[in-house]
Amino acid sequence: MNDYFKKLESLVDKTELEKLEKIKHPTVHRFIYEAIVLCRPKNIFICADTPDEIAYIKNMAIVSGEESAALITPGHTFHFDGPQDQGRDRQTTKFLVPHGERLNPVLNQIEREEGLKEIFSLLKNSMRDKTMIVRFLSLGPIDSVFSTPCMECTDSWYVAHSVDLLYREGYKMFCDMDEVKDIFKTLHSAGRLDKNRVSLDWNKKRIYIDYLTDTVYSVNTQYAGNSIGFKKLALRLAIRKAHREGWLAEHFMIMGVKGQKNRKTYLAGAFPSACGKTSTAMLPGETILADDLAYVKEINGECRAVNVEKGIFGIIQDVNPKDDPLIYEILTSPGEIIFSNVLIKDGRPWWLGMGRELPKEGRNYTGDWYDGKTDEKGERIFPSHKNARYTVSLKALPNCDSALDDPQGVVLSGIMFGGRDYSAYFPVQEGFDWEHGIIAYGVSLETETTFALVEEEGKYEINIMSIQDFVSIPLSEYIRNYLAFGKKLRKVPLVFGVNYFLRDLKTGEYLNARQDKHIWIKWMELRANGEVGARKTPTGLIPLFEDLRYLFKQILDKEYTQEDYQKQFSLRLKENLRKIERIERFLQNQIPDAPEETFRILEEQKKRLLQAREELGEYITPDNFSVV
Ligand code: SPV
Ligand code: MN
Repeated sequence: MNDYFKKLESLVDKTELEKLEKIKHPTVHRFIYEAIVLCRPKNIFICADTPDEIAYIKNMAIVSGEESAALITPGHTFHFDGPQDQGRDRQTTKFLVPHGERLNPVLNQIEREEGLKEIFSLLKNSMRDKTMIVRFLSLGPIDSVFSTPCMECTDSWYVAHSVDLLYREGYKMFCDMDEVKDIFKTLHSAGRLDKNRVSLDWNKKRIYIDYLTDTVYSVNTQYAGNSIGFKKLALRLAIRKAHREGWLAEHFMIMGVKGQKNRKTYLAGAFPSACGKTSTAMLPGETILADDLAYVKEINGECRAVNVEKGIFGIIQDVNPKDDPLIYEILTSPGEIIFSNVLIKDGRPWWLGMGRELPKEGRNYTGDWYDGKTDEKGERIFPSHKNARYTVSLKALPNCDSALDDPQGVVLSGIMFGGRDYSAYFPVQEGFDWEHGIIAYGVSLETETTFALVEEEGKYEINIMSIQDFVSIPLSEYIRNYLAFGKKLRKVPLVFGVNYFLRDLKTGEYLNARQDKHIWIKWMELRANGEVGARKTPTGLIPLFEDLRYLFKQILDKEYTQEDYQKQFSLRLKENLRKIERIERFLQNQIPDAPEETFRILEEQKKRLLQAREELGEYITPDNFSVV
């Protein structure tokens, strides 16, 4: 055995040590040894994924007070994060950058040695009166080219429990692993806790990502997006690995869409938050394979993808029987669910937008809550936080896709990119080819923050592929890798741009109902199988009226009229030209070294738009575009 294992012999109890002995990887022993020496836990618990150990973790989450089972519905527990710890934290999340290197200026970064010194001083002795739990997991299905081993040392039973719902168990994989693979590692401590078992030193919250060693350090925080290393934190590491190895690590949902004769077509989608990602993946009658993160690889010329995770850490606000019947049903039925930062009253969880009147008092993340309670700034505290969440295993959902754990992944036939665009892009359109789609819809993904009839500057946020915050390599390299990936494929997925938020230019009304997204999804399914035609516009291929009329009737039992079609699928020249200008300006400022194709494709689109304006005017109805 290696030197680190020998050093562990004097620090770890025999029963726990035996579990570590089965793992041959010195990196694992070293990581645990260094975590112990730094954090000085009172006890060490190694989870080898036996049912008894998993049950013990769940029980300890309650015994420790981090979760409570005081809810009427069996299997339900709740957890609170502190008032200053209710979401991902851009300010305190930083890359550790070796001396002489620089990442994109938009990314928070700190010189590596300095950062390590700081975070080590915060982690020092942080587990003195606690147990350090060690969990081994797999990102992606087990026994697959996608499997990525990962491990976390944490002093939070809530974290150890949450990962059980969200990631595949990996102890056996670690034992079987002989080759030296990249392992993503997280060391987390919630730090000192107050009487409500909430991190006390939130003002010393730090989340540092060391890409040199594939390690995440997180301290004085409990919010799962900060404390579980495998959401957006490991995504940052995975993006670097994917770039080195020529695949894609993405902020994607994946869904199975039903077609003719029980055919199933898989589509992936990237949307910035609050642009319809989960509600698309959860459309009734279809299946969900992933809701947040995907790894995508070329295998034998096919574009294959897996869910990095196996559960959902989802936003609970506005989940109600009308808009999200499937999730609502799950959240109100017996089964293992962790609610976080909701209101608790009468043994039940309550949240904003649940479709019922909320109690006037109860317990929430601020302690005892009553209607009218304000914070120290005098601002009203809502009964549940807007980022309140539920954690649930995908397998608990009746619409969970059967290929969730398929080691081969699923073949992606289409990828969609969707932002909040009130004025320019069509509700749905298809790129002319991979490059065009990736640049015109993915790189150009914009979200508007307020609706302005008169366009104002500063209301748009560009969020490339909805992943910009996490791109840990130069953005130009990220785009280059995407374009090159398409070239490797024999069967290239279609690329779609969707926009659920198009508004009438005069009245400001939305031109589509929430349910209409189902039609666009079904149209993509038909396109991917070569069953319907399209009209060619300067920005992409759009549906034919007859096909939409048929789909609206068949899927939603709605009469779709020529007038609807004209409103939704007329090309708006001024708005589209402005959009390109904004994107080009952004690229010139932020990514001047973007691949040459990026600028070329946008220039070509601009030329097509200008020519169309010359020939047909400012507002062009769809019948002017030829059928292809
Ligand atoms: C998101 O905010 O995009 C999430 C939740 O999926 S978090 O884990 O916080 O990233
Ligand atoms: Mn997400």
